[in-house]
Parts: sequence; C-alpha cells; structure tokens
Amino acid sequence: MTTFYILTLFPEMVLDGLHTSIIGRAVKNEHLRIEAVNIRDFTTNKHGKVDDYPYGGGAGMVMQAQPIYDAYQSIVARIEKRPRTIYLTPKGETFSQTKARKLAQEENIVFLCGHYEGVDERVLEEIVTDYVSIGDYVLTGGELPAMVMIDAISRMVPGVLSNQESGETETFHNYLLEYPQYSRPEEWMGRKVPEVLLSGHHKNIEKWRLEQSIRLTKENRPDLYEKYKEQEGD
Ligand code: 6GU
Repeated sequence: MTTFYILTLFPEMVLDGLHTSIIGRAVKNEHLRIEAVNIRDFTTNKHGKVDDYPYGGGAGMVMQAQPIYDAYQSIVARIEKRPRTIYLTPKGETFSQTKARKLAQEENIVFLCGHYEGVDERVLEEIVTDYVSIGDYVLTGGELPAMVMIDAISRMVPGVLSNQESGETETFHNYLLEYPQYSRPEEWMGRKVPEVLLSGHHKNIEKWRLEQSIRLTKENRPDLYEKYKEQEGD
C-alpha cells in the first residue's frame, strides 16, 4: 500500500479533491492512504504564525523552517526510513509519466506544499529529496501540483485501476497521443461515427487508430512525434 503525506496549510483542499472518483475509491479499498498534515498545528507561537519577512528585503513573506520541520518529523517518527520528500516548485524538474511510474513503487511519499514567496531554504536542504514542477506556469501554491502528482502516481499503483481502466493508457505509450473515441448514437448533430469503427474489421480498426494517433501527435505535439519516429527507427 502506498501512503501519501501532504504537508500543507490547506488540508481540506487536498483531502476534498482526492476523495472523489477513482482515487477516492482506491482509498476506500485500501490501495492508497492519503494523509494531510496541517503545518499550522506545529507552530510554537500563540498566533499560529507560519511566515515572516525575508532577510535581505523584498516582496512577500517566507514560510519559516521550524513548523515545517516539526510537521515533517511527526510523519518520519511513524515510518522506518527517511521517505521520498517532494517539494512542489516551478523551479523543480518537470513531472512526467515516467516519474509517476517510478514514484508508484515507493511505500511512503511526503509532499511539501509551499505558499507565499517561498520556504526558508534551510528546511528544504534538511528534508527535501526531489524538487518537482508540473509545468512552465506559476501557481499560488503547491496544493494543486501535489494533487496532480498524487492522481498520476496513484493510477500506476497496482489495484487502483480495474482491468477495464488500463494504467498503461494509449496516450504517452510509445510517444503517441490517444486516438479519438466514439459511443452511441451512430449519428449525433449530423456527425457520424467513422465507418471503419462500425465494420467489425479489427485489423482495419487498428490501422485507423494508429493513423489517427500519428496525425494528432504530429499536429499537437511535434516534440513527442520526433521521439516516436526515433523509437520506430527512422
Ligand atoms: Cl510545483 N508550484 C507552483 N507554485 N507553481 C507551479 C508548480 C509548482 N508547477 C508549475 N507551476
């Protein structure tokens, strides 16, 4: 069983988001555990203050080291070895399906969600094993990136998806995007389902889907298409 620990100032945000749909079902079926640890519960001042002004000046506030470290220690005290600890930051390495697949093999993963202008560097040096970004844009905090990562990692954990919901999806498998899908009715708003999909001819259907995947990848993701061609040996 994989356990995700989320160090955050907004525990209800991540817990609400991750207890629905397939991930919620996996928690219920005990394939996953998701625990939010409220950093504010570990402050030592009466006001529950977790941030302060940056040394050297500048805009915004910095999250202080002590409450984060104590919240982290409350997790480490309960598990055998030092866990993978991911700090969500646009300065990190970009997340990918390959990283999701690897992280799905960990027993425990800690996510540190920062806010304000950042986190005191010294606590990062002390606890963080991986710096991860989810893409080239800036968000107001690490909670949404943590939820994105937990969703992607969870679906690679054995038992989380049913046989119907395959983990090795068409998209990103062999560097191609998935072909278009259709369901009933055969005609909707004057648009017909492609004839070949109604033919029952499996070879032709496979060929059509591969052509569609190649076309979509060329159009939307020329970078992926280059990798596909390399892998195909041309
Ligand atoms: Cl991981 N954090 C924040 N704050 N913004 C981001 C991000 C992470 N990844 C992309 N943008």
